Amino acid sequence: HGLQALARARTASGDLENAIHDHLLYSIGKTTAAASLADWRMALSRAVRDLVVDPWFETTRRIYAEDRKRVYYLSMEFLIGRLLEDAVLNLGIEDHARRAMYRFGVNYDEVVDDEPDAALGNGGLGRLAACFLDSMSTVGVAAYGYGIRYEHGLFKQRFREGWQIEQPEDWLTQVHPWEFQRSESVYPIGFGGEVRQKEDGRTVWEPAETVLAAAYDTPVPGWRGRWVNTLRLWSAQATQVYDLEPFSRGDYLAAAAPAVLAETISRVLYPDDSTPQGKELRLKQEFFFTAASLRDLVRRFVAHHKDIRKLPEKVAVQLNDTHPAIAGPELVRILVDEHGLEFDEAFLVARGCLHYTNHTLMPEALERWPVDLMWRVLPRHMQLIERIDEAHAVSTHAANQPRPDSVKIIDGGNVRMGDLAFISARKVNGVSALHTDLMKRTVFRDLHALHPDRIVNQTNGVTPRRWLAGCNPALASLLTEAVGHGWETDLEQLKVIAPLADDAGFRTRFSKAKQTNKDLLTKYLKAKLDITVDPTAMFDIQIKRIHEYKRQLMNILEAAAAWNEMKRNPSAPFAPRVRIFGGKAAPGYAMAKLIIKLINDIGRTVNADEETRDRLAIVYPPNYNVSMAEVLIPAADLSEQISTAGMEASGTGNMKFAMNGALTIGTLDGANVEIRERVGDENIFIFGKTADEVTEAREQGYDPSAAIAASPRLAEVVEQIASGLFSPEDPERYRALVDNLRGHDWFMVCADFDAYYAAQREVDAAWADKNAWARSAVLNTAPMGWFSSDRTIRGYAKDVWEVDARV
Ligand code: DL6
Repeated sequence: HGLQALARARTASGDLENAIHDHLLYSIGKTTAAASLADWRMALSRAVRDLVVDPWFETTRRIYAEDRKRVYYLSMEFLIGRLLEDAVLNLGIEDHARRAMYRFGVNYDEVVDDEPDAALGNGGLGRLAACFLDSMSTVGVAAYGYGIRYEHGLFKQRFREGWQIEQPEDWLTQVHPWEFQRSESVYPIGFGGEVRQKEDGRTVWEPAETVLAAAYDTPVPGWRGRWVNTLRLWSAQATQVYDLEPFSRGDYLAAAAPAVLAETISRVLYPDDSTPQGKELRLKQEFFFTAASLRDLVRRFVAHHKDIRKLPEKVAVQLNDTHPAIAGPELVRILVDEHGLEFDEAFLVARGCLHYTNHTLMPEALERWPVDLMWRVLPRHMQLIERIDEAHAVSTHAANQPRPDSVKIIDGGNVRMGDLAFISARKVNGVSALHTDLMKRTVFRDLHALHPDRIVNQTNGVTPRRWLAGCNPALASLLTEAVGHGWETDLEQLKVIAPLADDAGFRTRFSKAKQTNKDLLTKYLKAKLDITVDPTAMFDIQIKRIHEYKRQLMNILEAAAAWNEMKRNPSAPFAPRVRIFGGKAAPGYAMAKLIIKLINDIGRTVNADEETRDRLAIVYPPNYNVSMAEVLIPAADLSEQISTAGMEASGTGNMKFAMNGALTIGTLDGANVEIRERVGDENIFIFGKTADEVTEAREQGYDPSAAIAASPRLAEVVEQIASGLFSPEDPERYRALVDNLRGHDWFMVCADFDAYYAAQREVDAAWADKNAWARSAVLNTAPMGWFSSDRTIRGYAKDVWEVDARV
């Protein structure tokens, strides 16, 4: 029935038109004459959502009928971006949607553009979760995404005199047309209180405070709507709307206080992806959504199955990083306290269901919670964490054998969530081959030795629907002409275009598609920021969170060094470039914010220079987000992936760029290694220290001042910054940054600088031969099948979850 509805809509855009009209009138309450752009968007979204509902129910019926094992993807972040365009693309009804809007005299592109991004994530981890949702629905994995329905997503970034200013994000001030509130799925979630031993031997946790977790469901249609999964986000609600006693006294603030406090839990996304603050609220958020999700999935299981010990046969829970790691003790608690299992058996059942993905090796990003905070907020869980730690010790070490700290969950007054997740999980995975290898050799070395089969690799991927078919129609239609439809769900098919790299006609058309996207970006920059750039120049783009390890600093230092050289030597063969930066810094990360200011300061100076204007422009559009990425990535010629080797777990932007025919300049880090293996050495610019060389240099007492002294170009730029050339109104502005570069430079900017400068000159030389560049661009797109998140999800389905992937 669902597919019939879809077929009807596809064949008769008149149906869609009627549905839009009816929604405008009866759901939104507006006439066509009075409707605003937002009203039209709501009406179109509702009409499109209607098309998803029948296939959604059909999917659910099939899952029950086949008694399929389900995947529950628990993630603090889902960076899903806009949903309308994506749904229209997946359903294959773009022509109809366009035509219908046209008949109403409304511009479809403006309607799509009116949707605020759902920015429920910080960066790579959250966007990966969104790509996985798309792929699980496309390859037919029965899945739920579980997360938090933040009222305010990632902050909006503005620049004031080049400094980052954060403003609250407010996507939910408008109705979110994609979600369904599920008032029947509400769970009380407790915090604090006491643990009591009952006379019958049972242990009971009596929380001091209770908050309600209320479910909101968004359907996630896969390709052509053949399979539709659910993203279930939890919103925090008070058990009592207001307190009547203070209200009667006229103390309205006190009356509202309990509700405000309870709702705070799902109020805001924590805007940091690298240093989890030891904040009680964050811990409560983590427990809140994890506990609600586990209760929900256990309820679903027991509704159709008798024996709770068989849970692992039907349930695979994926912990996206350590944020939901409390799932281990919470599932054990449910099994012991509510289902009467013995601890040992409960732990085995829980471990049979749980899997953990690690996304970073940076020690400061691995979560630790103070033991006293844990006792205060989650006393029963803390008891169970002690039990899990003890049981693990007993099973791996003889009584008198010392245990290294690295295999303890509780250590130095902290609960180490990485170790808890590892010990509670059946499988633990890294997100690129290099990262997984480093996990085994560094952070999890000792745990890996105890459990040598537990760590597996699942290299990340991205959905080719949003990141190629959707964002790059110009290239997508050329690819379809060359290989036929089908590549959207089987990206390996793009291999067929590799031989066409030697076909001049194909290369020209490939380059033309790129130019179309560059022209669009040029218009976008003009319209949104009033910046004029030369669309024939090389578009050199670095977009990602601002972090020292990602080395935006090295990029801007190199830009300044190139600028110096252009002025010294006006006839030097520098390729004309527009260097584009995009990304936000965590509000509390002072050095990252200073780097943003430096990029803007150097940009101001360089962009004002008439002598170099034809060769160098520096552009930093504020508030980089998913929808901006969809404009930038298709237009890129050069993709900057220049992290300190060993520090970027995988990267996923690197994959999106290569898929869209950009060449990469990068280090041998994360998935860059696997990109190089596929595109070949001659179609990528690799430079810099390897992960092992970085470790070795640090061990040998790396001295950045020696590196600066050995590089006149770097020394010149550092001196220019130190002397205030780029900040004449405040020459001391970059003192901390310069001191750090000269005296510490943990991220090896100085060590890699010369190699990076040299690699950039190779890029310049390559750009001069447009034919060869276009050939390389084709050879970047062609082998990207490996980086489709469909491949990744099939890997998880087979090696980790042991579930069917079948539509
Ligand atoms: O796995 C997704 C994504 C990787 O591609 C990035 O390399 C990695 O930095 C990111 N990790 C995080 C979490 N913590 N930190 N930092 O976002 O995950």
